[in-house]
Amino acid sequence: PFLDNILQHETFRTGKTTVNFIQNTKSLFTIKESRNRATKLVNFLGEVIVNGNPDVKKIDPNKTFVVPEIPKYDESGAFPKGTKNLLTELGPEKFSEWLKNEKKVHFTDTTMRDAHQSLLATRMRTYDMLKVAEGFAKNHPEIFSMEVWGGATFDVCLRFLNENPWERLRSLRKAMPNLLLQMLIRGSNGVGYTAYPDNLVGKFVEQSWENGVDVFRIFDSLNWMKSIAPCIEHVRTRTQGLAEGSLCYTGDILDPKRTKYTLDYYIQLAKDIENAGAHILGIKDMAGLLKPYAAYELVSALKSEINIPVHLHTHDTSSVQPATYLKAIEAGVDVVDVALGGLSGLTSQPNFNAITEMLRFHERENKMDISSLNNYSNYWEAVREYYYVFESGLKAGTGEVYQHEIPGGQYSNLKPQAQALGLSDRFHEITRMYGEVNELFGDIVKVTPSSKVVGDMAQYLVSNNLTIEDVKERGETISFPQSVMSFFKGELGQPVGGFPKAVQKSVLKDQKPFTDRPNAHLEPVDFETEFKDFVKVYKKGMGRELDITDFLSYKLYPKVFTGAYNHHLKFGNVMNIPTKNFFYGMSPEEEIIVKLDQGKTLLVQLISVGEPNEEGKVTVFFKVNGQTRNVVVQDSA
Ligand code: 3PY
Ligand code: ZN
Repeated sequence: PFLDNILQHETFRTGKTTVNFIQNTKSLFTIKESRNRATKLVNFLGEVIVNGNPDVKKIDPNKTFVVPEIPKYDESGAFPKGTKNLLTELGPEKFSEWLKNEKKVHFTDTTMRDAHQSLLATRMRTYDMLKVAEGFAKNHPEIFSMEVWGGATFDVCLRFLNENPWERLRSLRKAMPNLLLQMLIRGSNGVGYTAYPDNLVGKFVEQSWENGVDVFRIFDSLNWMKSIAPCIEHVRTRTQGLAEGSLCYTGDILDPKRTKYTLDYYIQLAKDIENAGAHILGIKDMAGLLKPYAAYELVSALKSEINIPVHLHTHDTSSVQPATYLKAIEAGVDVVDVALGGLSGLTSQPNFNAITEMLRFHERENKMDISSLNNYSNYWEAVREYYYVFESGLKAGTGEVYQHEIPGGQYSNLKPQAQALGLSDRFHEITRMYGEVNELFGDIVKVTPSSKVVGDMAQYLVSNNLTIEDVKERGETISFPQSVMSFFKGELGQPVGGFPKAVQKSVLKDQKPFTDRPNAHLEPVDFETEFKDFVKVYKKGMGRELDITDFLSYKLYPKVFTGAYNHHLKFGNVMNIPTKNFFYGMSPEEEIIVKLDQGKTLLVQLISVGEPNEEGKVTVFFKVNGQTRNVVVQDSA
């Protein structure tokens, strides 16, 4: 085909070729390139067929799947006007006023971010989202926002799915141009686990907006204003989007014995967030600890003490959180976070379908087409099966959450981590220890990354058969996990009420902690020079020029980015491989369609898988667009 390209080219046919003709005529290479892409793709499939996907630890040989049904929509019709159009029309300040004046309650759909982060260890692939994104945006333009990005999804996209998170964002933006897209950002920690230079977080915010984010839910894992405020400022100065400054809710404001996180504490924090320029106040109840009557008190107080709209987020780990929404709605909350039925409940958000029904005929009802929502719920229910290996295993709501206070997003990760440490049968010991470690650390706010610190410590103690007493009595002799040292050094900022001094001393030994912003100790990124160096190193094989968003991925996660980059060089873009085949390979005779970049599609059929030869090499026979293709894979078993 390459030769054909040359022979048929206008320049060649008319005899005007020069020595540099081939080199200078990019179009000659397109067929070669797409053949190249096809080769990489079948190499990937061959690899998964022979050795499995390295991210999948244990499969059920009897597992079967049903094909998820995509709800119908008007493919050629225009997108109905939604909140994104309104934001463009009004700008962030006026939009915020509009929202505050709305009588009906609004909904953020978290299905494509927090729901799968909290149920399926963040593994949901872009492929499954894009199947329904456009239809959903057309069928449900009344949604306030779609939470689709940030939190742990950025890291997981690159690390485990070998996808480009920015490509996910751009694709979803394109598919849902009428709705607000929302992300979760961890203040000065960006979408990472530690503080980054301010100008790096600023650039990240700017590029997130440029590539599609409208609503920035900003929090700090210790509720530290010095991490929240600069991020609100980035949104205000670098974007036309909405800054949703958020307080993380922990403890129980109704419990008179818990004097650290009181109603007054939250009101003051909310005022600080408003004064820092937030357009919306987020209440981020990451562990689902905000009980119904507490929600009524909190939301009522906030509605009278601050002037910006209030947006409530929770996790239904205990199963009582729909009641919390009911009371919050009675108290005037403006927006609540929900997930479509099939991916809702337990460590995820309350059930969208059920919450809309709960409000039917109520004065604050936001009318939704329930049968359409049910169709989408069914879609996700079927899709969820592809991810069965990532399920956390929690089967029913648990009252234990009020003791351990583990965030929903962490819960689904803690189990596999415990398994990896060989501690599966001691899981409840770990969750109990989690609560005790929290006490030891002074009852801190626990959400990424501070929750990881508590989780690491709990696992460390359990796996080494140590107790809290041991730490208190002979902490100087213990070498603590890295994240614990970093926390006590002040690298995540300052906790409410400061660090417990004795524990800090035994963790840090002779090291001196920071008492100011950790970012103050980080050199700003020199974008101009560093970007040039970056593109020199990572220069080829992507089928496109690397840009500033790749550079940002690299700066946030250098090793993880490099891993994903190398994977891309070897296997091409794997984002469009159907999920079942991505995780579990193909069975003989199975035929799949995979979209390549630039609109080309491949029809791939698995013919057969050979036996390993004496060197352990296996030949896998495919048919690709009708032509036979063999790939040889080293069997690593
Ligand atoms: C995250 O930071 O990823 C969270 O979802 C915290 O709740
Ligand atoms: Zn959450």
